[in-house]
Amino acid sequence: MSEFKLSSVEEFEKATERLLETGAKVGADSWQLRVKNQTPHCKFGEKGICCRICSMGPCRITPKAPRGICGCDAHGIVGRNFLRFVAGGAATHSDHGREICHTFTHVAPDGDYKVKDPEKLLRIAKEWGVETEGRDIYDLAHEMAELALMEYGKPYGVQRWLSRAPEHTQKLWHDAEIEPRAIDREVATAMHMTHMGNSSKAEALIRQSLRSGMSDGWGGSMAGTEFSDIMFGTPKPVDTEANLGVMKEDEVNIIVHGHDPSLSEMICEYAEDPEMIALAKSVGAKGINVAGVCCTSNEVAMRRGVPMAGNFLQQENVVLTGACEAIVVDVQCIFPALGPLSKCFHTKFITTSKIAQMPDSEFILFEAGSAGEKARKIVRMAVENFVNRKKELVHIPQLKQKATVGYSVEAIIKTLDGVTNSQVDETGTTKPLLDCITSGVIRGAVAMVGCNNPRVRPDSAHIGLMKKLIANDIIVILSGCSAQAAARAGLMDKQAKELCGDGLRRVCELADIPPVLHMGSCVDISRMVVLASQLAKDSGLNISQLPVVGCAPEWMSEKAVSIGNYVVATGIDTFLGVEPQVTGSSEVVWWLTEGIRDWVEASYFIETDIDKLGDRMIARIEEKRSALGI
Ligand code: MSK
Repeated sequence: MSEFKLSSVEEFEKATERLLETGAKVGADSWQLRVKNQTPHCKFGEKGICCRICSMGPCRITPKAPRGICGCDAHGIVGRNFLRFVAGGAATHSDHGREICHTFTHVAPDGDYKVKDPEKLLRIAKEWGVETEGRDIYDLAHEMAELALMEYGKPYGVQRWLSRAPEHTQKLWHDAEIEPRAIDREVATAMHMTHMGNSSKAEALIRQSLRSGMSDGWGGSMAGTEFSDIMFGTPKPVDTEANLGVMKEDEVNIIVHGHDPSLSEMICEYAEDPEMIALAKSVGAKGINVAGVCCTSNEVAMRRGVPMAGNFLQQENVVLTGACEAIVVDVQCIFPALGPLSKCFHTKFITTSKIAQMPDSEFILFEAGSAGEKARKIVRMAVENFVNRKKELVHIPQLKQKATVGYSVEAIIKTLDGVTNSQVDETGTTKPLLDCITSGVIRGAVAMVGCNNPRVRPDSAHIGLMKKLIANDIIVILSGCSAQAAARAGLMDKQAKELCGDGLRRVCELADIPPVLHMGSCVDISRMVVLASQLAKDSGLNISQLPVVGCAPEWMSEKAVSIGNYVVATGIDTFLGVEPQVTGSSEVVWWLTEGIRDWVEASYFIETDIDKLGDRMIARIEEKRSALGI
């Protein structure tokens, strides 16, 4: 009898309660307290019917005041707010991608950043029509970095990556006028359209929302993922561990948090430097332990097996252990609360990007040109801080689970194709996966993504849905904080196959995979649309016909909505467990949940009852199967 056991949400909560007791002793604030202070939330904001885009207002829509001062109605106000929300997310992901491209301009054989996956570089160069024959790989890398950066501002044409989609999908995009042009242009157009006195027609605003989202997923995020892979290695399955128990009482703990692997990769490198390890020993530590939070964690877990301490709503918990020497952040999803919180402990809160500057932090500007030097400095600061630990405040919850992560598209194809074809190389196909789906051994797939949100009991929706789906023979692919929820629960342990229906369990056994596959960080949702495209091409079906849906049950950020838009625009129905702030306009709700289906053959489904959300996804997958006669 196996001893495998999942960690429960109740166990997560118990661990958090114990940490909050430490917090109370030192006068620390917490998100749990701030949620109470902020509840109830503003109803106008929740419905999206507050307009603050000019200084005649703010205007709020009520039955007595159905129009703002300029005459805009609820549909225009909600649509404009929604588009700005999407533009914020698209800008953020895409700027992450741009930073990666800039870092890529620095690759050198003897530099801090190198080309680790030359095959992928050659593949993309050929895809873009760039001459590769006889070229020095670094010379080619620099040309590709320039070309990738040009995608952000090119005056003509649409995104190069679109040609990866099936022709049918590309035609839909063309006909719907949502092919993204230059990445920055789609964000600028969104801001222009929503300026006072421009668009107030819901249809036009939603169309541009899709286009802006597309500039993220089929533009900036895809660049971020692909060039990260070339520089840091395309992920392959690797074993790691997850949850706060990965922090070590007798070692220097450095937590990397944020999104951009350019920093965290260097921190990991220098934490392994013998000189730094010797320094750690000289201050009484047994070594240096790097662990991650949020998507930076996903990046280094997938490529190095670096343990995952937690996801978005656990970022304060790592400091509350009293055993965190430094929390080193780059960009996005970083609570400003970490500044004051770290002051209650010995923890150094180190910000490194001009994009994310915060009070009560130590700012060490991290740039590609001096990456090694800065990483060494940061690691040294953390090590030297070990002696300042207050032993009486140290408590590391003994909760952790094994996880196998690193399922890039290439790794999925190789793993599954490898079951039936021992000769598989980089050009393998998704056919074995399609065979499993067609025969009904696997009923379909769900791409589950997104954050935590205090509006949902943290991680309960992610974990509950995953358990339900795999029990129904639906394979789940994951990214972002959803992936970490799975890992912390134990669902990425290969033993979790025990929780699957008979069909999926058999596939997990044959392919030696866990039933939920970690595909990466939030920019890596671009991997998911590439996989869907490949499945469509290999099957001869349209993406929208595949028994595949997307789901973001606990989402919270602008990026998540931008992602939702490009996933839907790719032809994948997307299920949300948190309502977007659009319910003040029946027209906008209609466009998102029905109207856009005419353009892209998919739409949003919104359901805050998580059990029903699961039922609806399963029903949708079965509906698609029936339509195909499988
Ligand atoms: S980190 S955007 S909380 S997934 Fe990518 Fe997690 Fe959501 Fe941030």
